[in-house]
Amino acid sequence: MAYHRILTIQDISCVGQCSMTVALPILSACGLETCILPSAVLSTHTGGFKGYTFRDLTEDIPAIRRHWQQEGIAFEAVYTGYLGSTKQIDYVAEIFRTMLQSGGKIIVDPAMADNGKLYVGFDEAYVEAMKGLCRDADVLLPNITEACMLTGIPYRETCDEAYIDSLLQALTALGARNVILTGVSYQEDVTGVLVWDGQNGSYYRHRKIPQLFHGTGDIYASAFTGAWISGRTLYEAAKIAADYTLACIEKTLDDPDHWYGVKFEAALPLLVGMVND
Ligand code: PXL
Repeated sequence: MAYHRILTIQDISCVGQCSMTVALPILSACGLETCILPSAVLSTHTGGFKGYTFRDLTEDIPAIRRHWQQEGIAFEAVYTGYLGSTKQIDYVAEIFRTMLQSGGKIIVDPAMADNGKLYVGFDEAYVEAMKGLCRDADVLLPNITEACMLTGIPYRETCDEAYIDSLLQALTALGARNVILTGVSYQEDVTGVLVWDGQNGSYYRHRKIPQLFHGTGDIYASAFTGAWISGRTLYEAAKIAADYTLACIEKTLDDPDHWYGVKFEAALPLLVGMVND
């Protein structure tokens, strides 16, 4: 059996089912050894809790990277999500340059915005710096809001094929080799992901649940990374991640008190089955 070791860089939200606390179990379920670099530690995620703590770990990163280098450690892939500061983005770029095995892959989820708005705590300088990481990305996984912010194209609630095509072309112009654009919906009860290799796009559509859930972008990016690094094609991995994310949402719909995330654990057996199928 092929064995893969990757690094993921994102925050630890101690409570809230997002970022590292979903990435690690999902990547493990896909069979990947997953090393972590926490970008920040928060008591909860920032999407609905009040008074959360935030410890930025930016200045720990250079020494951690140097130690790994001294130990001769290198990764087959680096997958980034929510980062702790604008300055940290430079350190992450340095990790891309120095910590990847030859032929190693870079997966960037520019986790910073949704529904037309930046998450609390991010600003224009962060968006600018994130454009630099897009240049390095073998796969970039934005939602439509993030794609708009990265490209300067105005956000629209409804989209058509010409609009999606303009976003994809502009993301390619930033330097991303492949783009998986999430939340692409042309009809009321259908949504999907657009898998774009820089020239050609394939659309995978599925049922749309008319309710927003926290952490689903992180779940999607983690399942995509797990399936892709395990050897699935870009399209297969994008489809597996979409089916898994939808299943996680379905497991949560009957519990209105569970507003802060989705019950991704209950759908892990489905993910394991799809990745090993
Ligand atoms: O799910 C993205 C995410 C990750 N990490 C933190 C967040 C959010 C979204 O709000 O607040 C800390």
